[in-house]
Amino acid sequence: MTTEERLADARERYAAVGVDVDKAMEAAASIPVSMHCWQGDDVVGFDQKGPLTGGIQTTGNYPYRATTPKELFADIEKTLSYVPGRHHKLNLHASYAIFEDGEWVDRNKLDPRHFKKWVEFAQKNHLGLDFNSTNFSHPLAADATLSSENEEVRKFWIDHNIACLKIAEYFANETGETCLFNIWIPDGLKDLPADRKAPRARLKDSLDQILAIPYDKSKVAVSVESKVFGIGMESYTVGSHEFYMNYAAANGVLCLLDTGHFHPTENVADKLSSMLLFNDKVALHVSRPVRWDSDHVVLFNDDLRELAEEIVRNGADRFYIGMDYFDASINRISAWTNGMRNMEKALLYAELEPNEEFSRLQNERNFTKVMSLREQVKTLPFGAVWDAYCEKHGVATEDRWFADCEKYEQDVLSKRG
Ligand code: RNT
Ligand code: ZN
Repeated sequence: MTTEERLADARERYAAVGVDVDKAMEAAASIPVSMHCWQGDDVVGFDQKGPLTGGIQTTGNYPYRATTPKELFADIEKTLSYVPGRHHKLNLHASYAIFEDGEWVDRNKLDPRHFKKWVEFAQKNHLGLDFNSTNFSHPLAADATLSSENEEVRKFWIDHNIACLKIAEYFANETGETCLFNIWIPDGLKDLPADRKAPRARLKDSLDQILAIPYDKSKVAVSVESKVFGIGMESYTVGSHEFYMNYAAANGVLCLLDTGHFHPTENVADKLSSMLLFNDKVALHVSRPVRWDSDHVVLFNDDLRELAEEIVRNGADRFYIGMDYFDASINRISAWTNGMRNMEKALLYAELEPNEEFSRLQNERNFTKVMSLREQVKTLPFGAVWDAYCEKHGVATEDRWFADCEKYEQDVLSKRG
């Protein structure tokens, strides 16, 4: 059977439960997903040679990591060639500044010109841009950053974030699209704190100083990312969820929920509707925690499907969806691709559910039928729609992309020094 014949059959079967397959494909395609640049090089960046620090870790020794802008550009283009959807964004970190002609500046002195190459790359590939300050992997981040008791250190990181906010505005101007500027800091303590309040008060003051600079709020959306703990900082995280949720609400910025940053039995999908009743939008880092915030490649699993259901049911235009995973133990292009395609799959899957019927039945308290219908939907020919969706967007179907990815490893990656 051709993809078109399989799709025709799927159309009928989905129509039987009241779902319009073409509408669903159209709706899924219109949801932008921001692809993180840091899966391609194990979160190393171009502005320093030191290790990844800050309570996060990339594990694995798979060869062929991208080590230059040229290699990373090539790998991003290859990955995006496997990702369906109409329009996507690229999520950058400040540590990916591209210095030319022997220039180097520290992070408090970063300037839009250090990201000109990225803007050109984004324009060439029709991508929007999002941005993150890099408050880790730096000698001055050894103890603490925006919550530091050392005023010189704290000033350095305030200046870094101000510099980044200006770069985010530059991205928005150049791409003509809103730029999400996200702030995450690793600050915390390994063992029981004597004073939980003072570091948080300093973080609050630092954020106030950063956000006091004039910037165009219609072009840059600022978000703050909380976390439950980091490696070596198991007892106390300055930027906890309560801290940022309150900070965001009081200051008109967005909360960013990373799906790996909560206790393992918490359901991040459940949090979204509550957040949206009090905020315009919610920002997301989609990740896959395995026992801890391990940033495994995002799979098409129950957690992801539930997250996508909440996104679709609450209105996808109220979310900034960004990906955040990094696996160095497998081919990085395949890691990147699987995570991105799975996000797309989950969104399409959620659009293909009889969501209105589900809520109607819930309102009638007809839980017998909700359960049965939900289970019935699981056996509908989703794969046929997914393949058609991929073909429609000119990307390889599920059975094809991996062979091409292997070929890229052979032809391009394995030639890297
Ligand atoms: C760390 C946060 C943060 C980083 C990236 C690299 O726990 O999730 O978002 O993963 O910014
Ligand atoms: Zn994150």
